[in-house]
Amino acid sequence: MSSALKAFIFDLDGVIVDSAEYHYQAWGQLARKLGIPFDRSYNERLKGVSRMQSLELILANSKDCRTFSAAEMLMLAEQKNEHYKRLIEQITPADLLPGIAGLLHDIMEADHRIGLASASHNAPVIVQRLQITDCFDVIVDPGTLKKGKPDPEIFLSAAAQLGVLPESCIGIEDAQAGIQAIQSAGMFAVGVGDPVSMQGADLVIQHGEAMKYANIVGFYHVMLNKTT
Ligand code: B16
Ligand code: MG
Repeated sequence: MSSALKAFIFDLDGVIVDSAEYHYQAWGQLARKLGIPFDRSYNERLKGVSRMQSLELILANSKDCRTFSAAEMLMLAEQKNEHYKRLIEQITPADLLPGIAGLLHDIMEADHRIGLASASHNAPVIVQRLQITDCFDVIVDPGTLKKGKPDPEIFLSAAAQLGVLPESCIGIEDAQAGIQAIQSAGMFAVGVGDPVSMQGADLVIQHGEAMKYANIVGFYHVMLNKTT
């Protein structure tokens, strides 16, 4: 890392809003219908992972050897997504996770750019419901990407669209796959949540008091000084 800080790139689910809970509920209903075991611990594996990959992981947990055609898989994913879309209709600005509104405000005050690197095709609707669309200079369209997290493509695409070097970015994630993606992109990786699931993060924080611009940038500069 050798560049001055230029941008923050955020994951959405689990960082900005707890839509991960709605993914869990929607996948849970589908898994119950199919008679497949599914609990919160198994759900951890789906965080940051694309819709179709998530479905594959759920079906892999099935106790019988039933197989599904590509068309059936698409239909199941669609059913889950329709349920998920109904659930996210209840999201309001009050659902911004603690510390996020202040952090976005302070990043804009500091004149840094802001990108969104979410694997979710529903991200634009969610940020609109949260009334924070204007905070983002770039929202990466996951439909344009070849690979999902932990591949760095989504974070590299965000940096390229923002016109900044990866090493001048701070990425914030709540999933192990996302931390790996940020690290592989050569960015400073902030993990939010349980340190056990944040292997390799440069900094692990929780929502609330620690989710402050001065705190995060302070650690970024410590790291910058160590490596220059
Ligand atoms: P969708 P993130 C990810 O969002 C979720 O963590 C993951 O659980 C979900 O499967 C994926 O988006 C795709 O979402 O079905 O809405 O397109 O964490 O990258 O913001
Ligand atoms: Mg996430």
